[in-house]
Amino acid sequence: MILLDTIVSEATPPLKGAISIIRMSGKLSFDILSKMVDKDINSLKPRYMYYASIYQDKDDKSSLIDKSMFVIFKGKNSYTGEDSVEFYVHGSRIIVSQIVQACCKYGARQALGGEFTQKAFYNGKMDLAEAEAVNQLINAQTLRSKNFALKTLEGTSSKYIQKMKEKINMIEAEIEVNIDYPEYDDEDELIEKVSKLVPELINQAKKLVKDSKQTIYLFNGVNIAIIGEPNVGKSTLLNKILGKDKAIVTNIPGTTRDVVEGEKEVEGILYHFYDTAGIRSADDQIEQIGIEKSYEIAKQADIILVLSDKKDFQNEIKTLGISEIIKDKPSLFISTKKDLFGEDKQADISISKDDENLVDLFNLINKKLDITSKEDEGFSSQREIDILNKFVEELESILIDIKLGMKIDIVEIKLVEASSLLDSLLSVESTMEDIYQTIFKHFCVGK
Ligand SMILES: Nc1nc2c(ncn2[C@@H]2O[C@H](COP(=O)(O)OP(=O)(O)OP(=O)(O)O)[C@@H](O)[C@H]2O)c(=O)[nH]1
Ligand SMILES: [Mg+2]
Repeated sequence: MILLDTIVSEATPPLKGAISIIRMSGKLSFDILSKMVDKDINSLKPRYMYYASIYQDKDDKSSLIDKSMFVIFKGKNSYTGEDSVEFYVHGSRIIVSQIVQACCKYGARQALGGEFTQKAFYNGKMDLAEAEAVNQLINAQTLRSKNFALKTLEGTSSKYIQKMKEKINMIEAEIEVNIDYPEYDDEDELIEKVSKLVPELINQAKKLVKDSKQTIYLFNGVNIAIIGEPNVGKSTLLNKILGKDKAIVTNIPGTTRDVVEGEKEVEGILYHFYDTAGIRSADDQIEQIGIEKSYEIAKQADIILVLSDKKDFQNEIKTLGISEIIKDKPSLFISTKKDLFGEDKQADISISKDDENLVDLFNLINKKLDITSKEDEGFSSQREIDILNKFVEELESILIDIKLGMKIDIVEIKLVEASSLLDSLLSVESTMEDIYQTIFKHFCVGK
């Protein structure tokens, strides 16, 4: 992956359609275009739609590919920050591949997923948070997640981080002066300032982590495993949530043998439910495989709903053999068949198949996972959360150093490190390959 290369790829999905868009970016773009259309490229206006015959080789009129539109973008005024061309052709697979082939023949190469946005990042058109938001915007599945991605694209989270960074920089500058001019010895005063600022930053970063965890759910959805013994009403609950008979329900224990999935959107969050085979010691080989899957699903879920109609969840956890799984994972105890057996005060909630609605259940899930309906903020990838957590750790160690009476120059070193962590939320000093692996490879080709 070489950033100076001229790259080309289809930007629309690889399907037959009315129009397909092909995007090319890099310093050879206009040169390549000049070999494919019979126009004086230097006289073309940027961001202006032209109609033209597009050839594999404009000097060979029998090599006509399509009669269609194209636009040129110059340098900084393009998505990538470098000369670019977009072709709007008839949406035939053959036309698209001929255009891409012709561009490659004259010096471009096929773009990798996310490479256009990567160019935009390296050419200073956007920071990393914004680049990630582009991908999230494309992948958004609910209106709420789309709106959040748009907000990030405007740089809301980046501005927040920049403000935190400015505060650190200001205090760093004061410490520098103190180190350079020891005659103005105000070390105690500086330590006091740092002791005041650091907890403030820790709180801000922790809040950002909490908000960011919520936004991860906003983009990835929430994975919910429905677990329990046979016949407790797992499939009945799934069907009720989905409002349709997705899973088979009978009074025969062991009805569900495979995992049955269903999706429900509530207030802009997608909840993915996984109804599983009832857990018991089964002789039937197919049922056994199903039960193994139930454990796998429970391990992978964000939250586990443990269903039981026995009013003894402590015992139920043992019977199901899930104590290890639920030790470090959010879970809710749901007592079923309330109409037959009444409320269970030990459970988080008691339900019955005739309940009017499941608002209370969704509220409980949200509470357990810290999901709120307030305005979405923060970042939206695990990479960013990990960096913020490291930032908090670094700052907490500064507070310990101060308690131990460390000198201000030691504290400063750690402040610089903390500040560079904030940098890595917006831009990265690591290798191009690292960045590609962590961020851009998740993009689709053409973006
Ligand atoms: N009265 C009453 N019956 C219920 C309730 N929920 C489920 N049932 C009945 O209990 C039986 C089992 O329900 P399922 O939803 O199939 O139970 P399951 O947990 O999916 O069972 P397996 O797939 O065998 O693990 C069915 O006959 C349901 O109609 C309830 O709230 N009240
Ligand atoms: Mg079932």
